[in-house]
Order: sequence, then structure tokens, then C-alpha cells
Amino acid sequence: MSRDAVKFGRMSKKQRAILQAEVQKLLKEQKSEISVSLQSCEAQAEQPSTTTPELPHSIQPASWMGHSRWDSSCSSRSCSLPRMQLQREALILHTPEKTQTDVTSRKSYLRDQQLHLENVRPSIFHNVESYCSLNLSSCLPAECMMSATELELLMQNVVFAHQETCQYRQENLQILRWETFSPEEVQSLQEKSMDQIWERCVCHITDAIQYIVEFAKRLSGFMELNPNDQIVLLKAGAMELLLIRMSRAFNCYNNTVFFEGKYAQLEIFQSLGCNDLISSMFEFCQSLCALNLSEHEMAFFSAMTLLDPSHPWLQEKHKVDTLYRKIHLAFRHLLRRTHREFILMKLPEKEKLSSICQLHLEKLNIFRQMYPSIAWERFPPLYKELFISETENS
Ligand code: CFG
Repeated sequence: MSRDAVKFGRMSKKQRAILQAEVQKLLKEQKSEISVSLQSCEAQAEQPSTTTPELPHSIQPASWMGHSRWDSSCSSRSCSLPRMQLQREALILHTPEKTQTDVTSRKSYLRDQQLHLENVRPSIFHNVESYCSLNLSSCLPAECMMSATELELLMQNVVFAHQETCQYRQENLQILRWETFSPEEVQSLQEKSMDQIWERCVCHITDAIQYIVEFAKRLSGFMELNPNDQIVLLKAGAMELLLIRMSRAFNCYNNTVFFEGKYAQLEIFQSLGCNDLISSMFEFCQSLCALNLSEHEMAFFSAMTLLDPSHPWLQEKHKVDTLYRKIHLAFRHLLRRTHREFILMKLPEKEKLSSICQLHLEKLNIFRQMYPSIAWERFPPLYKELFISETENS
């Protein structure tokens, strides 16, 4: 077997070149997908709000990278002004009141989304039988009593929600994981101004978070939480989930992370002025990579991180608590099946994740003090809504 075959799996140079060309093409094409995405939103807004069998933004399962049409915000190299306008339009298209005249009034991306998304999935598990009631753990409250079917369905739900919204398939990230930036490319990125590189990163992060919002919406029970609690959980969890997901796109053998089509070393992000934040993100990815989580485990770890019932601002804590316990139960069930129960003790502590996210907020505040207009005018609305507090953001 050749060295390349070892590096890239059993793939010829030609196949690899084709795949790489496709990645570059896909990254470029994301720009033109914006119009498609807007059209689909528009078509959706025209429809009466009665139940439709399809998910609102139909995912294209055949697409190579696991990209989907609903991703739209600002996936290209920079978040230019027209892009921001497009995004605002997308927000307006999502508002339920079609007679809306005051287009300047502040919209909530998150709230609007809730009103348009139904958690409908055609039933594909007809073959699940056995309705015997199980109480798999005696320490669970009565509402956590689950049937074997419910447990099985929940397991499938969490795994599918992750698979359908993971942005990049694991196997494709693997193929590219030795494609790193050349010293010249590193230097040229390091020479970019702080605001330019911040804007690029914020745009990519926001793209990734759109997939995370979609993941949340597909988790059974999430859409039944009250809108306040959905937002509370997303505000607290979006960055945490991004970090978890980032570890899928992290190469622990050379300490690089997938960025703009290639794997980037830490130094590339130097001009952000957040070396401590970036290195703790890299460290976190390292530690998570060491656990070698399967995609199923990744899905459950994400779901449990998002549905953290301990958040002080929750209005219906008991509902989140029940959901959390059920998912925890399904996770343990899966781990028992695969003989991987030990990983539960090894998963990173909640405090580790939240301290990195806190550091992100602090760095954002410093950036905002230095470049208030960039943050205000050029950062995507979803990013601002999640990470800039309500009072400052109006
Ligand atoms: C994997 C990779 C990406 C996002 C999500 C370019 C990206 C950003 C830092 C790394 C969930 O898994 C993900 C990357 N991505 C999609 C792109 O780079 C990209 C493009 O044109 N469209 O998307 O965003 N990587 C990334 C930020 C690290 Si940070 C500065 C926080 C260390």
C-alpha cells in the first residue's frame, strides 16, 4: 500500500484530487445557494401553516459534504454588506406576519424560526414492536418511564438529528485531514488585520451554528419547550455544541482544525488576538479526540450538553429535566450495547466547556470595544442575537 493510501484510506491520487476539487467547489457554491435558500423560505411562507409532511428545509441527503440548502448566511470568505442584507431579508421572510410594514423593527431569528418549524418526520420505524413498559433505572421519576419503543425511537431521533445536521461528514473530513496550509498561506493569513479575520471567523462560526440550531429543532421534545426556554438553551449551548462538533474537524496528530477548506494550525489565528481562547479550544478538541467518540456518541453528548436542565433562566425546568433524563437513559442504553459505558466518566466536564464559552464572550466584548461598528454592522444577526445580550443588542 502506498503512503498516500495509508494517509487517505484506499483512495487514489486522482480520486483525492476530485474530492478536493469538490470541496473547493462546494465552499464557493455556498454563495449561490443563498438565492435557492431564500426561494425555499419564500415558498414556505406562501404555504398555509397547516401540517406538511416534509421538514421545512429539506436536507439533500445525496449531497457530498452533508451540506443542505437551508444553510445560507455568509459562508464565503467574507461577510460583505449585500450578504448581510440578504440575511436580513431571510429573517423578514421568516416572520409570521406577512403584512409586516416596519421592516426596520428588530427581528428575532430564533423566535421566527420556531414559528415555522414543525417537528414532523414521516414514520420510518414501523417495525419497532414490543410495547412493554420499562423503567430502566429505578432512580428516575415517574414521567421518565419509557417503553422500549420510546427508548429506541429516542435513540434513532438523536442519531438522525446529528447525522442530518452535521455539516461535514466524518469520512470527508478524514480524507482532507492532511491538507494543511503552506507557510506562505499561513503568513498571508497572519498578516490580515484583526477585524478582517474576526469577521471571517464569526461568519463561519455562524454558519456552523445554523446547523446546530437545526439539530436542536430536530431533537424530539425541543420544539415542545416554551420559546423562552428554547432560546435560553441555545444561547447557553450553541457555542458549546460548536466546540464539540469542531473536535470532529480536528486532527489531533498535528494539532490542526478544518478552516476554509484545509486544516489550519493554531498560528493561523494569531491576528485574532485571542491566543488563550484559541489554545483552550484546541486543547479541548485534543481531549475530546482522545476519547475517539463515535458519531452516535457525539450525537448524544451534544444533545445532553444542549438540554442542560441546570440553567437558572429556564421557566419550565422540569420539562428540560425530563427530556435530559430520557436522553441520558437512551445514551446509557446505547453505551451498554456497545460496551462503552466507561466513556460517561471520561467526557469533559461541563465547567470546562462553559469556561471556554465565557472566554469567547469576553474576547467578543474586547473586540466590540475596539471595533464597535464592525461588530454592529458586519456580524450576522444570529451571532449577535446569541452572544450579545438583549439590552446591548437593541
Ligand atoms: C468544522 C469546520 C468549520 C466549521 C464547523 C469556510 C470553520 C472556524 C475557528 C475553525 C462543526 O464543524 C465545523 C469551518 N468552516 C465551515 C469553514 O472554515 C468554512 C467557508 O467558506 N465556509 O465554511 O469555521 N472552521 C473554524 C473558527 C476554527 Si476558531 C477561530 C474558533 C479556532
